[in-house]
Amino acid sequence: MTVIPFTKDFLWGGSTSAYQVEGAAGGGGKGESIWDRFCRKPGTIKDGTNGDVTCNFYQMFRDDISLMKTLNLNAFRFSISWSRILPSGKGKVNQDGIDFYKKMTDRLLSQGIKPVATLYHWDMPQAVEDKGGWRNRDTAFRFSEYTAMVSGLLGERVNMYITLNEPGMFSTLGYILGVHAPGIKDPACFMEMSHTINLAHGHAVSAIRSEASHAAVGLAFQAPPIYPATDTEKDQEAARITDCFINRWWVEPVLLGRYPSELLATIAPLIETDEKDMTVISQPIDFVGLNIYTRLFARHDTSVPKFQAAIDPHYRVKGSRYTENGWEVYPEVMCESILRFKNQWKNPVIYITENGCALNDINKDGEINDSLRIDFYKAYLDNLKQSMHQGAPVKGFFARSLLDGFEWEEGYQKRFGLIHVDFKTLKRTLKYSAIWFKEMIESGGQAR
Ligand code: IFM
Repeated sequence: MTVIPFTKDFLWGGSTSAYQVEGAAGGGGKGESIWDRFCRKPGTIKDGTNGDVTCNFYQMFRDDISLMKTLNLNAFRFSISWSRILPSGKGKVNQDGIDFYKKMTDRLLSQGIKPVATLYHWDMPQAVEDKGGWRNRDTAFRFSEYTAMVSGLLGERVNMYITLNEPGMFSTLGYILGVHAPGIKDPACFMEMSHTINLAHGHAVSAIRSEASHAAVGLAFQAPPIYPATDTEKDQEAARITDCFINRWWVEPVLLGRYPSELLATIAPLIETDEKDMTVISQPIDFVGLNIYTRLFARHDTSVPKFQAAIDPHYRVKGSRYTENGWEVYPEVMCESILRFKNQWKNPVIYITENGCALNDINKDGEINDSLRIDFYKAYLDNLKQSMHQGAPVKGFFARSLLDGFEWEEGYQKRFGLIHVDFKTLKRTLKYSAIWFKEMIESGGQAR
């Protein structure tokens, strides 16, 4: 019989982010964020919606925390909205904003649920973007000021912080491809922008160390394995090079203190890598968060300047199942990604900060039988266990998402939640997967 490796202090959580679930977009003194602005541009969001109301977690958090308790969760990952704390990106704190996070985290603690706070989950104040956003080095310092303020004010309530969520994703989607806020298509900015983002992480770590020294600090990556679309040498090279800029470019400065030399050789004139910056960026962190969904396939592509390589978003593996947003169900990615961190990137303590799938959930008279989601979690958790059997120090697992919510450019069409939300009435209903998840936790990770 396989020994179950989950200890009593293993974190079983649900994961969300501010713009996706809070709502109250203009309430409580919140300033405009880049997502508030982006959603208003015609054609940006597939169903023409926005996060103005979404789940209204801002007002319904007490009920939602009761549901977390029902599900046996001992942790909750949320993000703090920078523009709720500093409506114009700097200056005096918005008291209503910080009070909301104080009340919410107090409630979590009273229910024995550990608050895990992400400081940047993609909703930058528009005022900071107006000054250049991540393309302006100064933003790294604005971000660390905000971090110092929040971690100081929340004090003992929060003892686990994630600086940035998926830096490689929000930068590429928002500033290179323009499909996320702020909707910019400027490939030339990639290197300097990414350096500013890494610097923001580093300075935020220092800020938390000085304002909330009790707290553990890490950041969350989505670092999907990248396979060649065919076994030709050119596609293999394409997989290697896309892995460099999607994964290694982000992970290695933080964990190894350097950018991958293969890419630097191609783009060196574009970036100055200051020794002092690297010391800040690569200072020790306490854990790495991994957001794990699927793998990707790359092809040689002559239309891409310099790199001649790209991810093929239409690649389909014969016989594989795909989720509603077109991601391959590939549970092995869980073990594979975790072991890559163990073997190549200094074996950090790992929390799975996101894992889950978008499905076409059908609400039939208040019953949501999402058995495919249960199968998904079983298979991914089996792989998680395998990685732990091989010695990976995994300390927690957060289902994404706790609630159905606003799924960025997809609007409300892609449901990821354990808890169904009716976006007309805001009624919450536990899906079958939520009940399964509760029982799985109850049995220490054993439920089949
Ligand atoms: O919902 C997002 C989340 O905000 C960031 N990681 C990927 C998820 C699924 O797309």
